[in-house]
Amino acid sequence: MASKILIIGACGQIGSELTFALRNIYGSENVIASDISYGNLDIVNSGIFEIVDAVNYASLKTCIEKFNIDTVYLMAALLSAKGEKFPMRAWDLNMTSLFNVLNLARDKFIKKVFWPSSIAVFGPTTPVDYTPQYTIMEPSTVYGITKQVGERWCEYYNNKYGVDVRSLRYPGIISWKTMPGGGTTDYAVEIYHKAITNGHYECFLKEDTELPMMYMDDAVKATVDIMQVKPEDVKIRSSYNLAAISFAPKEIAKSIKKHIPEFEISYKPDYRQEIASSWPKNINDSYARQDWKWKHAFSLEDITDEMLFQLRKKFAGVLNKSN
Ligand code: VAH
Repeated sequence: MASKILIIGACGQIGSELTFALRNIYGSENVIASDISYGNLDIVNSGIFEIVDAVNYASLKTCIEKFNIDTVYLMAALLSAKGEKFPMRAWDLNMTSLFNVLNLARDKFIKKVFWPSSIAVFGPTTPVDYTPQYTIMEPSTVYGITKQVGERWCEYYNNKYGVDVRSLRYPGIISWKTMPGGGTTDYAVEIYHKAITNGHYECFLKEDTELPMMYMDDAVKATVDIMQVKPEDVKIRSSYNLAAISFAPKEIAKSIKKHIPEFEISYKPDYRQEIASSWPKNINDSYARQDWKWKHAFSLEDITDEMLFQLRKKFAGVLNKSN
């Protein structure tokens, strides 16, 4: 029987693209998209969509039973920058939603769970170069704390109750379909929008702030891949390090200037610089490559090509009017 999938946070940056990918793989009739509001009309109008409040156990359980869901992708969270502005809201959303889903799995209402962690689990005392899977983790952001604690609970529920929960430590993710939403790595999305619309970008990080990054298509592939792996091959039940590329703002600006020579960047670091400075420069994801053959596809040049091509198409109407 086909899997019945629920995506929580389907209107968000990763959730929206994961929804389209899972519909293509498993059939639209088997993928229920949900969110707290009708935040993305492309998602709401292109398949089954439900309003679900992930911090409300009853709301979640009602949806699970209504559609006979067996697999949940929990993509709702408050990200790093927003989490520093609303710490208790971040703790409540990120943790209560996870406990609700893990308890539904413990109590056999669902069979399989995907939960995203992040390189934000690492902190200022973590080795910054080629950061290993097992190392010092003293996250200095609320978001990072929720991801570190969340990983511990995922592993506990797997060991104690046999819950089949799988997780990836996503790097910064770059995509063109949705606007950035409260992340520190979102400068790497905003810069492409600004390069297209006004030719200049004021970056909120220092020019040499190197961070692990990944194109959305790679992130979606890794998510689909780890959920299709046989349970016995998922050797890490906290969360897998996941890597693709790493770059600093000056490098992405250089990549854009190859296409738009007149593009200019300036730097005005803000509170997000301290967050970024607490994270690794690049990640060792050898366990993911060894356990379930992970391999990324997109280089920085590939990302720049694709982002500029897609955003030029997306903004064509607007750009023609203003030119
Ligand atoms: C953020 N995009 O910036 C997220 C991500 C590694 C960073 O978790 O908060």
